[in-house]
Amino acid sequence: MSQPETIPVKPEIAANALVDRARYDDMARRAAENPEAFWAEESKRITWMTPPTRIKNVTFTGNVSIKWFEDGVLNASANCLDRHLATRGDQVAIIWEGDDPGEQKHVTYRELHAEVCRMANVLKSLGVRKGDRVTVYMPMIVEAAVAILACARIGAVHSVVFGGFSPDSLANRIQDCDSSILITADEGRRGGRKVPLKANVDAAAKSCPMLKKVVVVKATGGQVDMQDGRDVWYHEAAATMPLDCPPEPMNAEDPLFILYTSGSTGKPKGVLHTTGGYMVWASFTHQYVFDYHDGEVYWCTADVGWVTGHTYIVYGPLANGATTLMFEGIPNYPDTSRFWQVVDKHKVNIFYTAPTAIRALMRDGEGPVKKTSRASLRVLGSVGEPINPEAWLWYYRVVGDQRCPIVDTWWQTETGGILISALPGAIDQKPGSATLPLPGVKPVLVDGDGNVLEGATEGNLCLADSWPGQMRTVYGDHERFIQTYFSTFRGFYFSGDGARRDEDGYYWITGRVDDVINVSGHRMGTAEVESALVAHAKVAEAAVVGFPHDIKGQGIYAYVTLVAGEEPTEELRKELVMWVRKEIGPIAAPDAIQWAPGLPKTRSGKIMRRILRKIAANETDSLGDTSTLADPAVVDDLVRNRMA
Ligand code: 6R9
Repeated sequence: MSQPETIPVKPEIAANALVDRARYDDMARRAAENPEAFWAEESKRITWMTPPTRIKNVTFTGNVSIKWFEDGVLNASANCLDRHLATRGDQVAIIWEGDDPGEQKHVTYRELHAEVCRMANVLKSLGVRKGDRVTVYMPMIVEAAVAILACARIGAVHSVVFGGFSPDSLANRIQDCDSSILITADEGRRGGRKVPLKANVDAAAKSCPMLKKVVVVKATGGQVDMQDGRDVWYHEAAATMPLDCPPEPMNAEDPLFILYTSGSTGKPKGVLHTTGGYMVWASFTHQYVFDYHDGEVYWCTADVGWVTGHTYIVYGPLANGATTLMFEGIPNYPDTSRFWQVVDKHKVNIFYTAPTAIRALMRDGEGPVKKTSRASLRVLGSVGEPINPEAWLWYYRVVGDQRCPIVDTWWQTETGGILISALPGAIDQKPGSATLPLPGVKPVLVDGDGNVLEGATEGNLCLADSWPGQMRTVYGDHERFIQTYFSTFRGFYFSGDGARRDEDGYYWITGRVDDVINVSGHRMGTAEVESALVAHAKVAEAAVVGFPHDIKGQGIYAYVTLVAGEEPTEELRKELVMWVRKEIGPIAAPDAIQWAPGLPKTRSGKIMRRILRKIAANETDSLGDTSTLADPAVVDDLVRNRMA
């Protein structure tokens, strides 16, 4: 298949788009010349109780301080709900599509407002106050969005933990932010199976003495144990609650949420976002990147447990008065036509998913796609990992019938929202490239010594200046924030990604340059998997690297050294995979475990991951310099016994 270099914006799309090339150029120029004026103007897309007069106050050096709109006062839930009631109270805010294709719900803005108020009042009645941390461990049901917005309404800081995480991972996150209240459901549903959320909470609670109250939403009606004094059924507590709850006035820099993400060390970081800048960024990017027009149906297939779900299922679309679709299920249940059936059923106009889903569906060929109409689709989006040109073109030709522009959106939990992406009516697309920065975003590529590289080049992807949606700190550990993001390259925010810039200024993200791997669009720290492995009684040492995987993008490859006297059996291999699943969650399960009698180490004892990555990728004829190894013979053994 020959690959077109560039797919130009179609004139009919540019003509109807919110932003065409001339407008993009103008916005980018104004944002660069006078950021204060540009963002003061854009801040008006949000309804403020007190509009901000101080726009930007940022320093990327020293103690690093990031403030936007710092004297403004607002409430995020009021921006997603109350301000729409007069104009679109009866418009559908959330379309919920169940795991079971027979189940769906339509919730209007008025209904969502009432439910959020009820949940907010339940939280208040349980003693939750402004600034308290509330952990949310929910399946993809409407109440997940309600819980998020209810926290925002009363000024509580939500910390959503992905429902696929284990009790241990959940417990670590509850402990880190000292959360005394948690909202969950009896069970979740995914692909016809049940996920025992409440039972996981019970297990996590054993090591969380700070956890005083657990609010349980009845989702499946499955059997759960309720602990007297601690556990509360949501429907019982809500029954007597008023349907009105005034939104708490929040300073722009008051925390809105914490979301834990993997870094290159073992312990996940609590990424902290504040209220004003995040809301402006969520609204701005959702509107322009997806070219969202009033009345359209928009579907982001992420889980609310990830940042994509926060910004592009809940806050962005609801701030913009959109109809947002929430899907409880998975792409291949009941069959691999499901996504497209849902698109037809709810007449979805904008569809946003991850490359891993596209690659998995590609395996089944065009049939399951082509038997659906997809005529409602107008814009397609991609997020989470680099999309390979082959998958891009399949998405474009087969799913979008060469009619729909694709926006490949590069961003991170830390960035709050999209930073680099095409705009449907403005930017010519190149399959596999995230294309150009949004107005106000200043990417730079730097070499290993921090020198800024100009022109067509490749380097470490940094941001030279702040944008309103940027994270403000690591919860409870500002030093770690500075260390992780601002110490590698002075004066810049370092993303941890590498990128290439071509002669047209287009960015091509090449992937992580640190010890973070990207499995099916989910970030996993190799150190986290390693510490889970060594926690097993039979494991002496473990080293984990990523390797190229057809569907997942990257797979997890673990080298394991057993305790002396332990037999490396097939059974033990399976046991270790199950062990990691249980310790962290299914997304962390190794795809391959290789027994390693020894690991390649330098004389100072540092594991040489470069070599382990090469062996895992089966690039054993380019291992590079092994002369600094303490014992070069271990490499020969690892190469000989490489997993097929
Ligand atoms: C939104 C999200 C962030 C990491 C990021 C990068 C990778 C995300 C990408 C992409 C290439 C894209 N990533 N989008 N790489 N092209 N369009 O995924 O947040 O879970 O924090 O992951 O994902 O490596 O650094 P998060």
